[in-house]
Amino acid sequence: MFIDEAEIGVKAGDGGNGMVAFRHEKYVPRGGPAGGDGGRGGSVIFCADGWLTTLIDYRYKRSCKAERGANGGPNCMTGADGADLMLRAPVGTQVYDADSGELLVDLTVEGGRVVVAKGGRGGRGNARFATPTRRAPRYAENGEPGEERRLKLELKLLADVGLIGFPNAGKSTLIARVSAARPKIADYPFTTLVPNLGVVRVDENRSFVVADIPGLIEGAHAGAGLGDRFLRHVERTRLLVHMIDVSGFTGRNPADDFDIVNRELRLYSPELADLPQVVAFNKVDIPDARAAAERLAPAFESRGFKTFLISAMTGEGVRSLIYCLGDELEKLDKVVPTPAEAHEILRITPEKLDRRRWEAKKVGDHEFVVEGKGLERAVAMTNMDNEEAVRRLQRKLDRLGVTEALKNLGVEDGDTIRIGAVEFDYVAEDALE
Ligand SMILES: Nc1nc2c(ncn2[C@@H]2O[C@H](COP(=O)(O)OP(=O)(O)OP(=O)(O)O)[C@@H](O)[C@H]2O)c(=O)[nH]1
Ligand SMILES: [Mg+2]
Repeated sequence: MFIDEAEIGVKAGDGGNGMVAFRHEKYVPRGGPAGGDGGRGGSVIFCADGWLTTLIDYRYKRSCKAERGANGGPNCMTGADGADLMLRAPVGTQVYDADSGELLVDLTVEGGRVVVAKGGRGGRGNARFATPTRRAPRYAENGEPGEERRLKLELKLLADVGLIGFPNAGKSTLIARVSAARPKIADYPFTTLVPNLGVVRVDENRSFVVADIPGLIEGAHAGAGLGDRFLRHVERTRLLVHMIDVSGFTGRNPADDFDIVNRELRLYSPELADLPQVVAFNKVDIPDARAAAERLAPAFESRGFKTFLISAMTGEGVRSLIYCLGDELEKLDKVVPTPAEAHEILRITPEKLDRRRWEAKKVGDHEFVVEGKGLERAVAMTNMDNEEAVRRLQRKLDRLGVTEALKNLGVEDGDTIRIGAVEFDYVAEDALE
């Protein structure tokens, strides 16, 4: 099955928690703090794999999680890092943020890798919080939560040349003749249901990739036939071969076929319609077809199109078409980045985290929410079972002015305050006395 769209959730591993521990050694009366740090959580990484041709794996695997980091141990032992999760996708896969619609990365080169969700860092153990004045801290940090996001994957095959034309024009017959691709060929429209790629050898030093896609008919942009949804697979080609069936068996005027397909192309994408086209009149092994092609060619030539009379079936004229394509491609710029650019691991930050920004809101009777990435992270990294850690968070909230802001909003003793996933009861200062 050919799948070229998928939506998945990815979650990087949380960092491991830091530990609270003290040294127990013979002859050392009161050991110092020795709780180790948590390990780093694993990241979720996408890798472009040339062996894959579809996104089918992601039809069934909807949620992908990397491993969390291990907790810190005694004797300042750092927890093990969580393993990264490497996800493979076909070359040509574009990864979008499903929520914002932003294109995150285009996996155009085999082996290209990108981190789409970064693992959280490990929480610091209590050994890290020791200072000359605070020799025995009894708190440690929890691990940082791993990044989490929804992704939309879209495969757009990468080829140099796209084959377009009406169903039954002979596109699959041509790709089968010039490459090792073996698509289904049959005497009825819409034989090809999914795109095929083939590598064409021009000569010893030159080769290019051709994409054969399902045929287009009038109204394809509105969903007629197989619609225009496969056109995305020729969007990134540099050159189109427009195949026209001149056998006369179609009952249509070949020149009209050409215009109809071009109209559909333009309705789908003006950029695609503006790609250079080479015209191939196919099936000239049929005598009437050859005559028709010879009649039509001058008009096309005078509109600036290079034309070829070919028989994809017998191979006549195919060589010169291939040479022409090789030459034309040499004149056109390569749009795909070089492997060197694509191989370094790219790191994508979900959003520019402005960690300092926060906002306190009253959301109901006796209910308040404080929002802000940095604060939410600080709360997630606080071990709520540890009194000292909670006191430390409290001081942080005071220092940042959160407490003050809540008071201004009219917070009262016993009210509920939510920060990220955690709920607190507000305790008024006078209630403490
Ligand atoms: N006589 C003759 N028949 C051909 C030639 N090329 C293709 N055909 C026949 O035309 C029919 C359609 O060929 P395909 O290659 O399947 O056409 P297609 O453009 O891929 O069609 P779709 O996949 O349906 O869009 C088949 O029966 C082929 O054998 C040719 O050069 N000469
Ligand atoms: Mg076909």
